[in-house]
Amino acid sequence: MRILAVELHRVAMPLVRAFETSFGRQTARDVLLVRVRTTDGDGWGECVAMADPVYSSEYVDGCEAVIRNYLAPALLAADEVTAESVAGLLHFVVGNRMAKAAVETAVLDSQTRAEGVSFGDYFGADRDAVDCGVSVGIASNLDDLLAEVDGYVGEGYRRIKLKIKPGWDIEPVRAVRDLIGALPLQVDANTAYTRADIEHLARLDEFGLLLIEQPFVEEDILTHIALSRAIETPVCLDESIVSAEVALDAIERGATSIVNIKAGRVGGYLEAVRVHDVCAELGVPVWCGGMLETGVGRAANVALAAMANFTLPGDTSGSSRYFAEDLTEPFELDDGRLTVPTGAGSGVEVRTDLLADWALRPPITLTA
Ligand code: NPQ
Ligand code: MG
Repeated sequence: MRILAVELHRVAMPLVRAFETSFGRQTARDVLLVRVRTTDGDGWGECVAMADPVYSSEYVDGCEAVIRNYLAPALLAADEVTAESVAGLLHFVVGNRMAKAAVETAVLDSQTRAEGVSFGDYFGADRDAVDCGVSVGIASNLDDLLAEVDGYVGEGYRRIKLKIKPGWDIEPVRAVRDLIGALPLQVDANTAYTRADIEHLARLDEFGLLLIEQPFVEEDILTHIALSRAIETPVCLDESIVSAEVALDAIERGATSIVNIKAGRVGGYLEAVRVHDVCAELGVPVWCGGMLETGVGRAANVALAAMANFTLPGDTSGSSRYFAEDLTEPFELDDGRLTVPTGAGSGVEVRTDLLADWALRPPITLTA
């Protein structure tokens, strides 16, 4: 195909409840969506970067600038583009994986729609529905936390993940474990701890957690190795895993025994499939992370999470966990699972009326 135009859409989506993590409190999702118009038809991709550079160094205004000034011009100048050739065409730009992922996903959506192939089939999904977990933010007190968790249990979620930070860890985990009994439970620190906290974190062993996610800063593989040796609970990297090579390195060094896969963080769904494959070969289970995606990104995540080695429930929650109304047809839990879309491409349609209503500014159209 040839890329005829790249459109950049910005939408502000209010969250149904504030989401607090160790890096801050979010009340709205400021989303960048990319539409490619090609000789084979249109495709959509969602950029997972946040409004501020607090989870990753990438953030939404930066992604927009990188796409506008570098990524889109490179694709618009190419005679022939396929989803499989995007990474090579964009290789001259260092890093900026979330920006690259959004563009590559839009091309993949266009290509697979034209071929009549679903994302699930393209990725090699081996099931038609995926087990869902939910990520629960830091609350202002234990009563509020338990009420929120109780609501999600009632909705059928198959795994609870608690956000933790120093001062909000042992007691919330104990209270939630007492509430939910044997339901799978895990925690995510988003890099909030240091080497001095290893003994403290080992106290989490008594709660039978599935895993502890990213306690230390993303560059610090060594301290994750030290923690893995000091606790029974499996250590799982999120922020640190930016490619299949890094995943292989972290696994072989004993820093992580389970891997969180987020396509945006690793530069796209093609690389996410490679991370899955590397982990599968080494016998390391994976699960699908989440970045408060709209239906556009959620559809692709659910298809990815249907691959064989995604053996733990993902942060693939229903649309209503985050949004009163989604940008696509909503994803709704059925017995704690989401159904993998079967239509061509991502299998969902963007509600362009809502996109226009909620737009932060008119779309930007880039052409050759
Ligand atoms: C994680 N996600 O696993 C991330 C962190 C995260 C579902 O816990 C706006 C956009 C707010 C992206 C808050 C979950 C966010 C965000 C948290 C990502 O580490
Ligand atoms: Mg995480």
